[in-house]
Amino acid sequence: MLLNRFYEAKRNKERLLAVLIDPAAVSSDLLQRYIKAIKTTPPDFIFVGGSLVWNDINPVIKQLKESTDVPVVIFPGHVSQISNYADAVLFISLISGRNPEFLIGQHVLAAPALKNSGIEVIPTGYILVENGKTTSVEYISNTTPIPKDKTDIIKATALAGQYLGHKLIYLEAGSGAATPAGNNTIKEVSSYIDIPLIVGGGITSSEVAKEYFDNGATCVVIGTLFENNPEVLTGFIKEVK
Ligand code: 1GP
Repeated sequence: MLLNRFYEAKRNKERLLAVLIDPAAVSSDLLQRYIKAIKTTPPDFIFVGGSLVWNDINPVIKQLKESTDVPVVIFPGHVSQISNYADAVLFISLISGRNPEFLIGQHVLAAPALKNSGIEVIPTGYILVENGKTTSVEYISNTTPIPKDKTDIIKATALAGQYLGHKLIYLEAGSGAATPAGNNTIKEVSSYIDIPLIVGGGITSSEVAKEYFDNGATCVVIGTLFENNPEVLTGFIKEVK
């Protein structure tokens, strides 16, 4: 089970890196560049998904599975983003928001298809934190992110997520965030909960990722940086791990 990988890593203070690929933004040329970089220096996971995915995600996932050994995990923005070719799905509930559609609505629609697919389903509490600009996930999900300086609310939300039975907490500043999640927030949240913490959004350097790990993140997710230039993946992993 892939979920065990997160728990093992948390126990052993290992640093997991996920490369996020947005199927709506990846041309076949870019996908080939990703695959080459991933084969040279494999990350721990490939996450696939996005806020505005209008195309079929199956071909991208199929190609990633055929070309690499890295586990592919769906990071869905919508019920349409389900694929039998993936290894697992983060079954995300947007617990920082108060939009029932993203707390339970999409999940009801997705559940039967996931049961049929047989892929691993990983219950994940997703917390969107304000970052200085409106991100796609904020706009599309029609939810209000938690203010960045309200660490007490962020911590309480993460713990509530754990108590509700989520197996992972995902702290999200949003793709292309102007200011990524703060180190202090990561430290406070990771020491407040018992389950592994994933952090993503706006990370543009290995230094930031290293600080996140030092402050208790178990997994860091990078999208835009590698989307702009997949070739920097190798150097990034070497610097971080
Ligand atoms: C994953 O949304 C992030 O949590 C990805 O953010 O595109 O800014 O790396 P970036």
